[in-house]
Amino acid sequence: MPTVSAPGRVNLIGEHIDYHSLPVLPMAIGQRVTVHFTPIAGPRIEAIGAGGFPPRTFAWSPSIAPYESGDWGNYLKAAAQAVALRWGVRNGIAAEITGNIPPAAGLSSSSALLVAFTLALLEANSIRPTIGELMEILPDGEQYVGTRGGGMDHAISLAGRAGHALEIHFSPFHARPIPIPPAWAFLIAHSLRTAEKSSAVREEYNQRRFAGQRALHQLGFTSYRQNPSPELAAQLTDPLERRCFLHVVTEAARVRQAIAALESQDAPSFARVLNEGHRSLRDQLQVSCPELDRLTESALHAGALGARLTGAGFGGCAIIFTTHDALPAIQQNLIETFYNGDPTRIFPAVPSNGAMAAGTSSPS
Ligand code: NG1
Repeated sequence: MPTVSAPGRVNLIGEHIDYHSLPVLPMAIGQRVTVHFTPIAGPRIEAIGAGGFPPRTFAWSPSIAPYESGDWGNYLKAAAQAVALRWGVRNGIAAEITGNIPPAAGLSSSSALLVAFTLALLEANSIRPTIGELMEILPDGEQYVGTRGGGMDHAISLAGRAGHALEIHFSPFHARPIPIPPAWAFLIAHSLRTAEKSSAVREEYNQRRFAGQRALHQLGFTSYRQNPSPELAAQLTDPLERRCFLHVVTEAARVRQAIAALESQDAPSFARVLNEGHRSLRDQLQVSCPELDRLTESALHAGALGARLTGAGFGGCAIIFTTHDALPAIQQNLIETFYNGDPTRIFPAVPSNGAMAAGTSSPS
């Protein structure tokens, strides 16, 4: 049976700025969504999900009405809708979906599902687009589900490279792999608070995006790529707009600093940037929560070099920066002090290939 798979991701730095078309620095992780499929002769889509997700079947038409908000089948419909807008309605698939990305953890399990299902639909119809072409349809596909997000998750899920982080630029899409220094290591740790994409959280997320956009326009800029200075924040009277603006412009600078630190293998500088990133997400953008703050503090206390929330926030996971030598002791310390002995919520982040990285794009 043909198979495609797409990984989740962890973002090293560059949070809540992809939707302002600013560069970000994520890596793909070893955990993936896999779609096993057989083509169907006709515009019909059938999917069985592993892990208790109920089966979903629908007709593939140019304009597909969504399921109820929160239904996992909406990601299948988002894929079908995105493909239809660009390539028209084609033959559907009967699919079985498996995966091991922790859901609602800020690790992009839903974007990996969207990416993998889109690739399965395309492969079933012998359509083989470039990553650039896919990047023109996938972020919009996500908006079918209600998030006005950016393109980071799809880009890294498609283009990730084993052993590397990716410096990703948008509009136009461009990705530059940067090797992770051999001694550096990362842990992904769950805050124990679910980052459900409920409508309330979606609204919070979208609110940050629009406040950042309004701030930019009030200051007379059309794009954050014009590099407005952080000092201009003083001219903004609305507190939310001021804080969002400050986060965006300082986070853009942190991405540049992190890339320089990564390339010169300067672990202390890289760690400092990560820690500053967390403080900005906590104090300026205000997308952290007490659980994530306590987790990042516990990680530093346990000897980590750096720790920050990763992904959209409001719960979910933190990324912890350490060395391979120190990793086992930090992991064990957190299992005991933060997880009450439960070893399942913290694991190493292994930089992995994306769905279309060389050698992984064709169905097996
Ligand atoms: P997660 O953590 O998957 O909800 C979201 C957005 C990203 C990005 C991050 C914050 C989607 C699909 N994902 O990620 O584009 O904006 O938040 O950096 O909207």
